[in-house]
Formats: sequence, structure tokens, C-alpha cells
Amino acid sequence: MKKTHCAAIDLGATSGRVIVGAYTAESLELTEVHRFPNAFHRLNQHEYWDLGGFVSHIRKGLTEAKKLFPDLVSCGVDTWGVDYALLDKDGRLVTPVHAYRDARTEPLRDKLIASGDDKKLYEWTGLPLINYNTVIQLSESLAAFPHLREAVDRCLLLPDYFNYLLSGKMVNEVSIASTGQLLDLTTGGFSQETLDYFGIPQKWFQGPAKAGMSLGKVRDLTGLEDIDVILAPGHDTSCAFEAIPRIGNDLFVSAGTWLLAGGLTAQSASGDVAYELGVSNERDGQGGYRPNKILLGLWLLEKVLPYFSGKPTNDAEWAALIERADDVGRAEILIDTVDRSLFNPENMKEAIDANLAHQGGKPPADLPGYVSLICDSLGASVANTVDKFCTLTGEVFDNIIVVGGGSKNRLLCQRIADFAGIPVTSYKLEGTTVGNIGYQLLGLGVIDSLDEFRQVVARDIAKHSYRPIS
Ligand code: LFR
Repeated sequence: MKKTHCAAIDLGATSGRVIVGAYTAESLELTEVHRFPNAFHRLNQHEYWDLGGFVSHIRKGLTEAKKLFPDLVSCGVDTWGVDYALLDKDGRLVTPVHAYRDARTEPLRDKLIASGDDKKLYEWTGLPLINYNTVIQLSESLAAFPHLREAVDRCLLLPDYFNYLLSGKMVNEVSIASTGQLLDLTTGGFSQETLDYFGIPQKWFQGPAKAGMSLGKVRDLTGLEDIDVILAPGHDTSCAFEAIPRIGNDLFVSAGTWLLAGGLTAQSASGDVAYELGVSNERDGQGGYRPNKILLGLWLLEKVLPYFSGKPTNDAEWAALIERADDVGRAEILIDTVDRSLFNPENMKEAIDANLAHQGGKPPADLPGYVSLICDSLGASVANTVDKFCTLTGEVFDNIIVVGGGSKNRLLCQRIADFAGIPVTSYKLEGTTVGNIGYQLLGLGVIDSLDEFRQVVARDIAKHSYRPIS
């Protein structure tokens, strides 16, 4: 049976990968051809991404992909949300690119919340005001550098920017535009009210475009010129949600640096209750609603590990650590996962200890203690979200499906089930990569619908079920 080979360029905030999918009408096989660690860099109190580094890793990954799979037909890019590049009319970068954990937007966020204008913005866009949202970052950049209004011609979110470097086409893709709080909740177009409110020039954005279109061939990379660049959902979370085969009435959790809990629905969640609950009405690659709640995720664990010796380096060592964490038992006092001091602390261990001390708790004794505490706290915060979604929609979820790196963490999955009182099914599914490849296959005309693709993917998924234990 003929195989179609597509490369997913999946850039995460803490690691990046290039993975090739070999698709037949019966199966999807994945081969990771390149992986690299990723981090932002602090320069004079501000956080920035190293764009040149990404480009050299993309080149390396695609070259390796082409070497191993000479008939590679296409590639597609997804990244974390909200960060962006500002370009002049020749596509030249006008400013360095900030990383979303930069604290520069905090005063503006506080001001907007104090004035109640965040509610107005929620009515327009359906997104809660988080200090890293693209609109608030752009507003801060314009206040700091007023000349940007004239100097900048286009704003491309990061996946759009990498697509531009690869193909020469400037396109604003819909899923990544939505997570930046740039789109109108009702029309799905760029929100004129929001752009005007922040004084952001309308001409910086076009579209938005739905995922699945071809942007043309790779340019400027010798030996790779016959590869098509296809617009994948630029937002990694959208790719992940859209890859998930359903079981019943499921709530999805994409567990990585962040925990994103929600679903794909025909309706947006709007009004006072949705605003109070902080539901984020993002969009999928076709422009459909993808409401979710954004929760602190495995970033807690990634950032606490460096403070201990003997941190795990492979799956077996992780399994042993999780085993020891399981023996610690349930924590009495949990981390308050909405505490802002956990967003980007200098020292995560101290930030967690302070969070506990504030509630009258003591620091865990060792690394397994922290792992257990983190799994408990994340489990409780997902459970709280499930409750909120039930209140909002009146729906009863009969299953929680966990995908992403966190799906391998059996303690996290068990604790989500325990706190939520609903069974959890973990899928061994590289959600972001699979969703990205699904859209490439749509664009190539190899599949007719994502549903068809998800059915094929479902055949080979290794699953594990966790029953709630109270
Ligand atoms: C996950 C993610 C989340 C978004 C956060 C910041 O990688 O894309 O969906 O809220 O990163 O952009």
C-alpha cells in the first residue's frame, strides 16, 4: 500500500521535534528524526527566543527527514501559542522576539483587570485576559516603541513566521490567531474592536486562513525544494485536540508544559458564567470552537528537577521516580496552581515552598515528595475544571482522555481520575504531531476528512484506563 510521508515540525517551549509520519489508509507510523531542547533567554531582565536556533534545527530536522524518507512530500509547523514576529514590508524583523513568560505586560494586565475592561475584551474575543496574550504583548511593545506603528507592516505569530521563512508566503492561520486573543468571538475574523482598543494597526493582520492550504514549495534550503509547505494548525494545542479519537462524551486534556482541558464544540461558551470560569474560546484549524481552560502544567515538574540530584534521564528512570512518588501518598495541602509566582520564578523549588508556607504547609522531604505534590495539585486543578465545564454546559462527561507527554505519567493520570471521580483514559498519542500531519494529509488530498484520519489513528493507539479511587 502506498505510503505518504509528511514531516511535522513541532516546536514546544521546552523542546522541539521533527517527526515524519508515514500514512497509508490503514495506519500512521511515526519516526522522530530530530529533537532538541528549547529555552528562552534572559537579556537585561527580559525574556527572548533565539529564532536563528529554531531555523537551524528546522533545517537539520528536514534534511534528516529527507535523507531517511526521500519521497517526503510535505512539512507543516506548529508551536506554543501567543508569541509573534514583527516584520517590515520586506519581511525583515523589526524587533527581537519576546518569550511569553516575560513579565513586561504585568502592569498593563493588572490595570485592565482593575478597570473591568478585561470583561469587555472577553465579550469581544471569548478569551480571558492572560498577561501573555498577543494583544497585550503588542500593546506593551507599541507603548515602549511607538515607532513600531509605522515601521511594522505585518505581524506573524511564530508558526506563521516559520512558514514564511520556509515558503515565502505570509499568512495568519486561524488557530494561532485565536489563542492570541486576536479574533472576534462571533465572526471569527480579526476583532476590530480589540485591535482598536489596543491601538494595534489592522493592516498587521490578514485573514485568518484555515489550516490545510498549501503555501508552496520550500525555498532557500538546498535539497529540500521539492517539499510542500502546508498550513497546519499553528497552535500545538489545536493540533493535539484535533488528533484525539473520541470514546464517548469526553473531556480532553493535553498534558505538557501546560495542561489544557476542554473539547471541540459547535457552540462557544460566552456570558458571565464563562467569563467567571475563565473559559478560553480558542479555535481549531478549520475555525471551529475549541473551548478550553489553561492550567499550569508539567512546567512545575520540569523546573523543580534541577534542584535535585539524580534526576531521571530516560523512561525507566522516570518510571522508578513515579513509583517512589506514588509511595509518598496524598499531600494534605496542595499547591495553589493559580498563584502567579509560579509562572516564571527564579527558583521553582523555593516558589513552591513559599506557596505551601502561605497556606500553612511544609516543603516535601525529597524529589518524590515534590513529584507527588505536583501530580496531586494538577489532578485537583483538572477536576475543578471538569466541574466548571459541567456547570457551564450542563453536560456530564463520562471519560477524560489524556494525551501528550503527561499521558505517560501514571501517577498524574490516576490522580486526575481520583480528584475528578471520572475514569481517565491515557492515549499513547503524540497529539500535536499527529494533528499537524492530519492537516497535511487533508491539504494533499490524501484524506477527505479528519474524522477518517482519526479512525485510522485510533486502530493503533495504546491506551491505559484509570478508575477513580477515592
Ligand atoms: C501549550 C500552549 C498553550 C498556551 C501556552 C502559551 O504549548 O500553546 O495552549 O496557552 O502554550 O502559549
